[in-house]
Amino acid sequence: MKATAFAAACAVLATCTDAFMPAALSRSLVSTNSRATLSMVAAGTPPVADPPVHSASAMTLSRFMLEQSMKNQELQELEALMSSIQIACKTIANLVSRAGITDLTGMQGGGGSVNIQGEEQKKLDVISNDILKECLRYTGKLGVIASEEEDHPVLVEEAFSAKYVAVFDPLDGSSNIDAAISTGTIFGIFEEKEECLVDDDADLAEAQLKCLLNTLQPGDNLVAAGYCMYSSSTILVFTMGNGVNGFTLDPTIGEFVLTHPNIQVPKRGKIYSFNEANSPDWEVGLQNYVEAIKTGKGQSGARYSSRYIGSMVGDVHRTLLYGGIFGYPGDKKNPNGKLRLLYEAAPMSYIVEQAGGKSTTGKERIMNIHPEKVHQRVPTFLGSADDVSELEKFLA
Ligand code: FDP
Repeated sequence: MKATAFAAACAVLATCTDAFMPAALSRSLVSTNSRATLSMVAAGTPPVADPPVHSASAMTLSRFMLEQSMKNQELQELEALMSSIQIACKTIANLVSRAGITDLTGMQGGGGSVNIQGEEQKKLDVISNDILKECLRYTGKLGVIASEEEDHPVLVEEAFSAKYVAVFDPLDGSSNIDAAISTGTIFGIFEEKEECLVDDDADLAEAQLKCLLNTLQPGDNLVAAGYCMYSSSTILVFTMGNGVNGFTLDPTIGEFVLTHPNIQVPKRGKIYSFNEANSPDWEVGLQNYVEAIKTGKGQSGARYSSRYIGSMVGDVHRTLLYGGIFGYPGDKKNPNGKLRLLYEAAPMSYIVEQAGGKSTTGKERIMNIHPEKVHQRVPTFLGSADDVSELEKFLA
């Protein structure tokens, strides 16, 4: 069958099944039939039936969290937080996927709305921030929330003395949103420091101040971190300090299911991911490093490929799975680069290290850095251990 005729046949089949069956069921039938037909066309033999997909037996995120917290009581309280985060991710994923239809692309208020860092806010930046705040607020587990879109950390009034602090970038890579390119939510969870637990009769102003300072902890204090990527599928990847697992949202059952257990970043890759347009302003060591790996003169002898989405979550996700190096270096104009330590670089570094990779500013391990400001930026390089170690030698 010619490709066009085949496509037309598939379209008819899709229309018929859509007309008579629930959407989810027809989708799975169409894809199964199409794959079977494809294999028949390719081999000239009768199609081999695909194994049935039993979503009911899949390891859902909720089941995973339940099993983890049964094994380790300390994770019990994180279960409620992860449950809220997965609801926020599903809600944001839904909005992102329909943004072009529901008029959610474009700038907040038609333009001119900027966050404290001087960046123009998109409509979905603001909405995603509200969704996360609302979802996290009612867990009763959080005392303080810090977000890219908030000028200062926010106290969660419903749970003033709760156990955790959440930091997040509600919609990272949002400059890509109007072109329907990958975006993501990044989050990190710290435990509140002892001195932030406030008595009922405590002086609130002072207590608040202490609580707010709780967001300022080094990455090494993170108890959980993850990201949710809104792309051709919605993927939630996270760590609680015992490895990294990835879950894909199955839209037919509305659940995240475990698709990437125990992610390990390859020891070495063949991809570099930087905004190379900034290279004239980079330090010479970095220029030499990139020149070496792209011409096959680096340690591995391989000629590297360049991939750069310009959306940290997408670029880090690819680096985790395929290996290589991702970075946003400092340069002459912006000595600390662009990425924020607290809710971008540190959570991603935690994930990468948990997956066996490395993360550095080029001079020191990102996880060691004690933040001095909520929106502090930091030069960031992360990925395959051998690639990051090679870069460090060029920057030494
Ligand atoms: P965005 O501004 O679209 O939110 O830190 C934010 C970020 O995207 C990262 O996701 C991305 O890696 C980086 O900025 C891209 O910056 P450049 O456009 O300067 O390459």
